[in-house]
Amino acid sequence: MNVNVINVDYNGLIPNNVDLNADSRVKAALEKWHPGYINWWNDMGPEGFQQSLVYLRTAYSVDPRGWAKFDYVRMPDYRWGILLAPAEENRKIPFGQHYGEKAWQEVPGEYRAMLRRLVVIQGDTEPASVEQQRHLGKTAPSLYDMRNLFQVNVEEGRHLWAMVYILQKYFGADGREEAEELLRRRSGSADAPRMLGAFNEKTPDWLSFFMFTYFTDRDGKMQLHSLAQSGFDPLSRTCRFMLTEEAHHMFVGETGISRTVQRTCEAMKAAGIEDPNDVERVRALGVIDLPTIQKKLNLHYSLTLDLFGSELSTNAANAYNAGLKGRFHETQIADDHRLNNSTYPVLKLVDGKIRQVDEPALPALNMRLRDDYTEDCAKGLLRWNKIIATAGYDFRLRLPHVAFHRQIGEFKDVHATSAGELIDDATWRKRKNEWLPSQQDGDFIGTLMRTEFDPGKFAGWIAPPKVGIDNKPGDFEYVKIET
Ligand code: BYC
Ligand code: FE
Ligand code: FE
Repeated sequence: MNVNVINVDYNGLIPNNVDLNADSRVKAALEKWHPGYINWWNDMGPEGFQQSLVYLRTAYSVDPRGWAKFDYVRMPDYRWGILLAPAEENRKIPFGQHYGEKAWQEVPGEYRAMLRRLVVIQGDTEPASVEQQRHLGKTAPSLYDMRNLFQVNVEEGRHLWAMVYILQKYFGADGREEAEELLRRRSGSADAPRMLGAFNEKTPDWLSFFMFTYFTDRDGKMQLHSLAQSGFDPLSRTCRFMLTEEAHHMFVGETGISRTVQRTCEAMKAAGIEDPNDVERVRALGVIDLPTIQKKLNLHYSLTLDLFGSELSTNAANAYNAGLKGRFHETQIADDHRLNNSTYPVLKLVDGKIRQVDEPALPALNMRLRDDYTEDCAKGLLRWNKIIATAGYDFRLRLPHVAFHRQIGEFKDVHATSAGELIDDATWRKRKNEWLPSQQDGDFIGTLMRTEFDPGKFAGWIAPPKVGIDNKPGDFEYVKIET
């Protein structure tokens, strides 16, 4: 009988619902890894606010109906733990050549290397994002936003723990080595960079942070959904719980962009500006003009598309066949869940033109997940555009074409406009600042990035949120600053 462990044991050094006390080898390995993690957090975690009391949520249970409690915590004292969603009894492998067989509780020997790679890549992104965001506390537009940043950061730290647990428990000596490497690589480092492109980019300002949490954390959502389908049950369970936390990260992004757009529209209206493309006049109001918001969106969306890998990928086909990584909502799809005889339409570059071509479905799985991702992105755009339309402006934010500004896959060797028209190198160099943030755009946003430490006050470029975190009132002191 499987015991569904719902509540988390907070008595030991490492909170968990995996009965770590009964597993002295893994417990010892994690306790040995712990000081290195704390050192990493102190070196690479949020800069300057480690002694402040932050109103954070901590998981006390894995029951989706109520799992978090809120309290003031100093970040280094946050209880990073190992939390697996409850086991599903008699779970079967939902796809691939082992479709319908009993889900694995141990690593299948033949797939060990492939599985380890997936877990390591997933694990690598989590601390990377913390590193990318570490300087942002200093320019937080409010204590509310600062708290949200730190909440995201501590949870990405926990996601690293989630993957390190899998490595330490199931991958022996190699797992321990990988766990050390995860603390050694650094975002943007020349000799030990993080593994995936977007995680070595900068997050220079708060608009980038909101774009990152909207677009890049959403890649996290898609990938975690795919891994939550895994035939390797411990990975499935850990990803399922990570997804509960992930929702807040994307909420931070979506509402952050909404509030930025709203403030810009309000300021334009108050000043009687009719043309949102009148960048100079809008910027003089101390708000971020809509065309610059579009450019930031173009940048973060295109960087994130690269995280899906190539449109056609044998890695993706192999991982699916093996039963390790499934599709978004795999169990809700009505087909054979093996895909040996089906096709999927893939956008490709054929004779210098962008064409849709039917390809075998298995190697096209990255493309499919990327399409699901694009569809998932659209919701935010509807909301943001509604704010603009309600304010009476004739301006629409759009997702750029998938051929725009790519470093991975079919379109990596060509240049395209944000509308997907192919252009030559010279045209790209001349026009790219129409679609991507320029140095000046960045500098301008930089001038707005000033901290607002008074409870209930907000920097001038962003509107206050509609509701507080944990239903707190508008002037709630989300962070008690202590530097
Ligand atoms: N940058 O067959 P290919 C998150 C490499 S985000 C650098 O085209 P594949 C989070 C690839 O590794 C979710 N290299 O692609 C968000 C391979 O190299 P090797 C993270 C790249 O393997 C915000 C070669 O190119 N989780 O959680 O099918 C905050 C050919 O690869 C890139 C995962 O990604 C790139 N962008 O797909 C915090 C899930 N793309 O092995 C957290 C696990 C490809 O030949 N990862 N390459 O040397 C995967 O499922 C797959 O590895 C990928 C790539 C989807 C990433
Ligand atoms: Fe994460
Ligand atoms: Fe996240």
